[in-house]
Amino acid sequence: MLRIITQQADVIAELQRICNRTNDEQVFHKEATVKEVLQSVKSQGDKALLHYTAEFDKQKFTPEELRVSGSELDIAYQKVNSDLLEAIKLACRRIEAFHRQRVPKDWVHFGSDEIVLGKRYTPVDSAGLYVPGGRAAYPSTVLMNAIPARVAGVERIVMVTPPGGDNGINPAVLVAAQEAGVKEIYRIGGAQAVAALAYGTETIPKVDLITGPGNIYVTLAKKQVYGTVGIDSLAGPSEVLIIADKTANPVDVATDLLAQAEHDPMAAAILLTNDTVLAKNVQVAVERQLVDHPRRTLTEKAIAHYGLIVVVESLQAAAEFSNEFAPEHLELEIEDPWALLPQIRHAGAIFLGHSTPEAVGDYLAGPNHTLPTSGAARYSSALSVETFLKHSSIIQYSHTALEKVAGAIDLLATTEGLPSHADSVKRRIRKEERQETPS
Ligand code: HSO
Ligand code: ZN
Repeated sequence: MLRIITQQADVIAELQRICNRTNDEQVFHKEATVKEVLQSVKSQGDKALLHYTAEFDKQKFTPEELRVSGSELDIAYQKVNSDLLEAIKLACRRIEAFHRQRVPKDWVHFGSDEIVLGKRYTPVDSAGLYVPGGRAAYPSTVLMNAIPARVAGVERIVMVTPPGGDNGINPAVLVAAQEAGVKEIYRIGGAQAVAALAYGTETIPKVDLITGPGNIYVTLAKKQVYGTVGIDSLAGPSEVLIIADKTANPVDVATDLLAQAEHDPMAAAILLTNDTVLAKNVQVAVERQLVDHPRRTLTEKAIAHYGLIVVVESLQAAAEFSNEFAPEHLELEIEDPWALLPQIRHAGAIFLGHSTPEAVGDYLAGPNHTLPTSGAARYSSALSVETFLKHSSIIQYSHTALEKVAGAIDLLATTEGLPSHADSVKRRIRKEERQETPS
């Protein structure tokens, strides 16, 4: 049963408990396992990769079989019906259109002071996209990772995903990859796949950046290879926080809470409302919808442990609690969502009004569905084209411009005890020294 709390004094502690739900001691032991897997793949390449694929995924392959072939892609297209293909294409178009909106542009400023400053954006050469298997093999996640990489101009986009029971990969995932422009796909998963992407093996050349969600082993592996390669973020279980007033439909709100809970037994689904009647009605609607929910067991677990309804004194108070939690997804199911928006400071994605369920954003609104979780919205943002770009600073000084700052640099360099720093400027502005021939 989805709990209702009305005691304001308890709210922060409850929100913190839910926010920190992945910090269990088991992580410590998993970290050690992950370290071992990473080391083995780093030192033994394909041999270790195939060993762990046999051990963890129960699949035996030769190195040549790791890469998904063109004929497998053709078969995947035959398995995906035309309506689903159209839906994937529609999502592709909308996601691409959104991500093309604000691609950062190079800029250079030629100042009247003979100083040129700017920034130049370049994509990473290669990116590896991790796509989970099993329960979480989502074609939408393929699109959300691969399209921004393509828009950024990444030359080599690789996808890895664990093989399923018949050695196969979900056909919709393969079709989504193809539609999004992924040319290189390997049937590997877990920490061993992250290791292969980070260090490279005989069969799989290394990449520069790894993105995409995964289970705890994948997340810990990404954390450990950071530095060897870049990573997007550390994805935790999904979460939604809904702020609703009396104008919200309790059945819709209940469905939206369950839409999050059905992802994962550790997903979080929180409702903050200033209306006691709505709180009760949502609680009842959740129970009813759970009765014949096809994913009842896991969804119920999430609701029981990390589901919560809080009756708040005002929408202002709801916004403050929401900022404390910094949710991945925030729905404003209220009469005037634009009026509350300025109070919202930390949220991965904000869905406004009664006709914008989170699922719209999960699939095809356009903005990315890879969002900061577990409070990370406090300091980070959605996956984007920028994730795949770096920028180089551009700096040019004329001789005159350098002369003007020479004294300041001399002082700073001397203070830092770095004489060659000081000399590198002074030599250039002293004409006579510039004539000197090197001895
Ligand atoms: N809500 C998930 C994304 C997703 N939903 C994929 C359905 N498919 C995390 O943002
Ligand atoms: Zn979702």
